[in-house]
Amino acid sequence: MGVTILLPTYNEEENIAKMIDSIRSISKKYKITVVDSNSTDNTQKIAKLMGAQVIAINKRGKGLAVKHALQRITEDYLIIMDSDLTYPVKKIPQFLELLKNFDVAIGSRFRGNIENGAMTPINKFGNIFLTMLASLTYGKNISDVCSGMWGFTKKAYKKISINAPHFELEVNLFVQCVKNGLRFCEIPIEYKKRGGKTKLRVSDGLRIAGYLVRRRF
Ligand SMILES: Nc1nc2c(ncn2[C@@H]2O[C@H](COP(=O)(O)OP(=O)(O)O)[C@@H](O)[C@H]2O)c(=O)[nH]1
Ligand SMILES: [Mg+2]
Repeated sequence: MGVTILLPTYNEEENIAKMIDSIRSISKKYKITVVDSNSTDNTQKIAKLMGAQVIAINKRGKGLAVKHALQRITEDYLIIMDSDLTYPVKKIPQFLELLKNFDVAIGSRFRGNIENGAMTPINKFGNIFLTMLASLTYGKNISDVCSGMWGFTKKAYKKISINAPHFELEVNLFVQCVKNGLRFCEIPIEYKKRGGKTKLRVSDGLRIAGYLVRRRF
């Protein structure tokens, strides 16, 4: 049973070493793939030194990066997670357990616990609004559509096509789950304060909403 943990990165030199170490402390069997969009810091260098597979993309965009990485991944299971130490690595085994019965497992911060200060009020509002919009427009209940931790079986990730270049990636994943009739479940997860700086801007929230509505109608 091969497992890849896919970590999208842009300027995460403060976090990437800890991220890789903590994944290895859960299991040495997971393959760790870092997909990096030309970071201007030492992210790629650190990831390579630590023995992770590094896929370098020469254009910005989390969606674009994950799209490219998906074409290279062949393992039976895939976990995509943010590389900024905000998502719980220790939940990976639970994701894999659920993927025996589901096509997709989504980590839900709103069903779990959000550390004080991990989400700004505007960020929280945006997350809740976009989640409601996604549930309403696609008629499928989801509690955290912008989650940065997703698990897929090979059958599922091979069906998913990504066309969102940036932070619309997660709603793109959700829309693809619905359109391909994939069975998904949610796992309550904790969400922690980030090290380093966020790359998300308020304008990204509008872009995400636009994506949801455009793809539906
Ligand atoms: N490959 C790649 N990863 C990115 C890019 N922008 C952000 N990321 C990564 O995507 C994850 C989420 O980004 P983050 O800034 O934490 O957004 P937030 O969690 O929504 O505040 C982090 O692991 C980032 O390093 C990008 O242009 N390319
Ligand atoms: Mg983050």
